[in-house]
Amino acid sequence: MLKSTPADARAMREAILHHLTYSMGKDAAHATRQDWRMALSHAVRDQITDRWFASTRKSYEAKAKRVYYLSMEFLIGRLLEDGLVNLRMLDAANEALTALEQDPAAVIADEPDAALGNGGLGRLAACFLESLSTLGVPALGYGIRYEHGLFEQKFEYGRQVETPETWLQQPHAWEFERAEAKYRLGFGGSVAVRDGRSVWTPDEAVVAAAYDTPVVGWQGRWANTLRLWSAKPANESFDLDSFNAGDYIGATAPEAQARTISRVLYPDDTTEAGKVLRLKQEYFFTAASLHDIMRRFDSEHDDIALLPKKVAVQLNDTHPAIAGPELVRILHDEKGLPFDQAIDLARGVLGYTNHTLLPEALERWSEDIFHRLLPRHLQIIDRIDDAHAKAHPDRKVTIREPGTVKMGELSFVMAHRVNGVSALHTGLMKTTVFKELDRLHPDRIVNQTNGVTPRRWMLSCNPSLAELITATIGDGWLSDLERLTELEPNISDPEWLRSFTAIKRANKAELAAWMAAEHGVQVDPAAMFDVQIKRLHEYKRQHLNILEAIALWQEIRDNPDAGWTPRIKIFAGKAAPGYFFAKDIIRLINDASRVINDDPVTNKYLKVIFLPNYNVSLAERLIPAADLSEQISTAGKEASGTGNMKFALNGALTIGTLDGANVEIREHVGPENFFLFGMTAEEVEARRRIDGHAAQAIATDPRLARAIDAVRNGTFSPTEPGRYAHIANNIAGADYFLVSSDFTDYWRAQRAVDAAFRDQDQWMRMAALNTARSGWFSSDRTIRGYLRDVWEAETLV
Ligand code: C3B
Repeated sequence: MLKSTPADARAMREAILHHLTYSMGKDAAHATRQDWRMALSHAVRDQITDRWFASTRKSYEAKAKRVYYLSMEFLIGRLLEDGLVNLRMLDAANEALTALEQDPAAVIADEPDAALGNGGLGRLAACFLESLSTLGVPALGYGIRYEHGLFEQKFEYGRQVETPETWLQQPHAWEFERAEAKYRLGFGGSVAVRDGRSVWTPDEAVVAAAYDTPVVGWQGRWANTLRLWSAKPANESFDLDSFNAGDYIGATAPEAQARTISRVLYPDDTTEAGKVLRLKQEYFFTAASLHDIMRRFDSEHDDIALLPKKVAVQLNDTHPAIAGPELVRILHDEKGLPFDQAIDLARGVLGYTNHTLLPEALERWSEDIFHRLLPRHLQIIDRIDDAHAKAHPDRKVTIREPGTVKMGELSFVMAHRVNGVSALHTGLMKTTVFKELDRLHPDRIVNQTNGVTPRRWMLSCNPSLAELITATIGDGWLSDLERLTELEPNISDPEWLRSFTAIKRANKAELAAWMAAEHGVQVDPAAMFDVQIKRLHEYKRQHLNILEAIALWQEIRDNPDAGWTPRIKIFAGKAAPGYFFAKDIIRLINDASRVINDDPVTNKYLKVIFLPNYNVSLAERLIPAADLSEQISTAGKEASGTGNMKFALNGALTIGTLDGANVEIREHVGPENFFLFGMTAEEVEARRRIDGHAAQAIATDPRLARAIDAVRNGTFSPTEPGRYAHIANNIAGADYFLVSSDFTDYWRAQRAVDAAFRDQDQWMRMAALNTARSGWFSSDRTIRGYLRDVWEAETLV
């Protein structure tokens, strides 16, 4: 067992060999890469486990307030490298594996990404868990142990094809099954009143079984738990009679039925069955988590009034919004507290984070489905609504509307704090979707601008830059990221800037070599790497980006010798399987890339590449190699963005709109180090009211008109000329996301980017200033904000 100092490669080697033998049952001569990866993971896990126990003991001894982060999604990515980096054992592991004749990078890359999330919201939850551990906050993350995480994406003739993700089918070293932590949960049935109390008798039951993964913070000073729930059948559900009668498949049906709840992340919710399943998932993990939280509270305290002093539950978006009525149900129906007191206690415990103002993402449930699955909760929601109405007779807002339950309003009413995720977004919450509720509860809405963990998003993914920073200012920046400002005086030192430049260049060369080997595309690392990586969505405007690329291609063809700045446009991102317009944008980018990259006149200056299967690991590869970060959403639509922070931190310059956290990034790095374009959120609203806004924009910009024509006339789909006519018509017609109206200014800003990139010294100074001034965007700072303004909890290290 590894008990020596972390830096000790020999001890590491012994620990790996120990686990290879006793955990994997293999000798070195017959071990596969996967065996080596598992042996190393077990060796690291041993180290984490000791620290995990110590943290848990300390939390119990201190009877400290715990923070519970409830999230449908945790996009954690690979855990082995994270553990090695945070325990500062990466060098020892590299040395040990090399001595054992293994390729360390390949062993680490053997781990599948845990993709239990869709995008920003899930990745934020993962960064928060790491920061909670780094800061030593007693905390647990609660979510669902999906058997299948986010689908894998392939391209067939440029089209997105989805295949199931299977992370759990490969050995996984990080989780511990907790046979003792199981809760029986009900759905459906009826409610009766007995002795003045409502009693809910569900007619369907399922068991939630806990699986724990330790999350270790920086330098291993603290470790918290991510507890994920897996659905199991409530009864011994193997039907022996059916089996004996020869119905082997029917015999396992009850078990399969129960397990469906935790089978897959975000089932298709375009069908009725999908909707029922989604609400079941939400109640399943929320109720299991609350039972677990109450069990822990009851084991430590006997005064229920202490609940808000000892328990903080954060709702990551409305997905766990049922926590409000469920906690009221536990306190009122089960524990017998008066209804009003139950509401007050629940509200004291709950906080709600809103992550989007897009109407289609603000959950509303049909009363019918709700009534069928959670009849008692519907009654409780009505009482909460009535109580709110009584307290605010002049109110104009309700949780219930005929036929629907509004989860945003429910979360707002049941939380003592409601937060947005950037200054702009929080401001818009107050003037749009929650305007009326903000008037009634003026102190409830607070802002907590998102952040990212510098351990994963710098130290681990960009080790050379991390090393230069540490060599320059010491390693204090890793736990106090704002100390990056101490780099600033060095930026004027030509030698230091040369080192910074060489690192960016080496990261780009590494990415270029990988793209050549894995995807057969050749790119020159001296060209500008212009990167847009995020989910596909019309509001994120990947179509604005490709339209600009098409216009640029046309212009270079007209005038090839005009001294163009060579550029590689890199895209990556997945579209929801049922979001056909977004899938067509992917296909357009792929089709356009084929034509543009094959053009011998222009391909010295412009290439377009769409990398398949975007995930956390691909982000870790791309971000350190980026020169330009595309953050071009329609203003008012991107709540915050977090990729934008990772790019700035790693020395990419942003081209962006005044949207989400872009606004604060620009303030921090300085407007002269940021390429701003486009309308503000207010101008967007005004522009939409102008009839024919797109046609007007097109009439005044021949470049835009020509690029749209190329999309419309089949330039990129000669075998099917009409393939993209609907995209062209959308951009030239209703254009809700104002692609046409922002195009001219986007083009202008892109040409300013070209000019700036030609002066490499000046560009690199701007890039280094982005790194030096991005320290505020650490998730450690964000978590401190929640501790102060929302959770009122303390740190124990
Ligand atoms: C996202 C938002 O779209 C991003 O702007 C934001 O940075 C992150 O959340 C984190 O706050 N988001 C998401 O990924 N999924 C949702 N359902 C709603 C918002």
